[in-house]
Amino acid sequence: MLTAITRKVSPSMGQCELSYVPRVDIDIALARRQHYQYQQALSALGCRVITLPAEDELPDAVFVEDVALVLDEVAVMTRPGAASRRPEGASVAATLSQYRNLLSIQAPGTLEGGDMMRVGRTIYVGRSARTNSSGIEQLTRLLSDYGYAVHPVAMTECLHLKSAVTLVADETLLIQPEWVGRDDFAGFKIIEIDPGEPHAANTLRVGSGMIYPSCFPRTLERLSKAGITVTTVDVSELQKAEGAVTCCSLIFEGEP
Ligand code: CIR
Repeated sequence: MLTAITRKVSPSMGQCELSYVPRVDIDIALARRQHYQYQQALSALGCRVITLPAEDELPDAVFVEDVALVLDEVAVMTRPGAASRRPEGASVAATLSQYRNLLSIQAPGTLEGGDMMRVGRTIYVGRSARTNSSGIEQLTRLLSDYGYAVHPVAMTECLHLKSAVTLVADETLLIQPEWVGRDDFAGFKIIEIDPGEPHAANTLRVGSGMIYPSCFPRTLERLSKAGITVTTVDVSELQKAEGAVTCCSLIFEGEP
């Protein structure tokens, strides 16, 4: 059975970290309703959803993806590049430790979950402002024992690797070509986002389904033409915090 760890929206989300999007007012009540709909979509796609309580003093804590990488054999607690986000890991680690042995990235390494995309036994890792060489080297060492290869990827002008590319079918990627190149992904079928929807590359695969923001109709049409069906959710308020659909959950096989 799939488990999804999520966390409620913080009342302080308006003070979130922002890198590439301008700060605008966030309607926290609406953000909470949208987050609930997102959790409902996870349930409908077969997840047992765990909801951690909001962290009132940690504006970005709803974005649980960034503090861990969960694999079948083990989980790695990251060390976020944004110092304000480092305290978010403790409560997620407490829950995750019921499911997996935990490894961790140590200073001076930084690594965020949004920068890691797993495809089979390969972990693609974005060299972003949040993930540094030491973080990537440590991840490579930790995961080589488990038979995973780590493949660093150059990227630009966006927060995380998965802002620019996500897996939409076993061998198909959805890509924002202005933020990441194709060279690292030889052998994949590539779908490009619609150029008028720059933030449209972040999709969340859940079992045989997929969760996708409702605000990218033209890219959605490209996915549909490729035979990919999605459950759409309105995540406008989470997007104002530079979040998207992958970042609000940690999804993995397993029961405690
Ligand atoms: C941050 O800048 O860290 C948050 N405001 C947004 C994090 C989004 N995380 C993700 O896409 N994995």
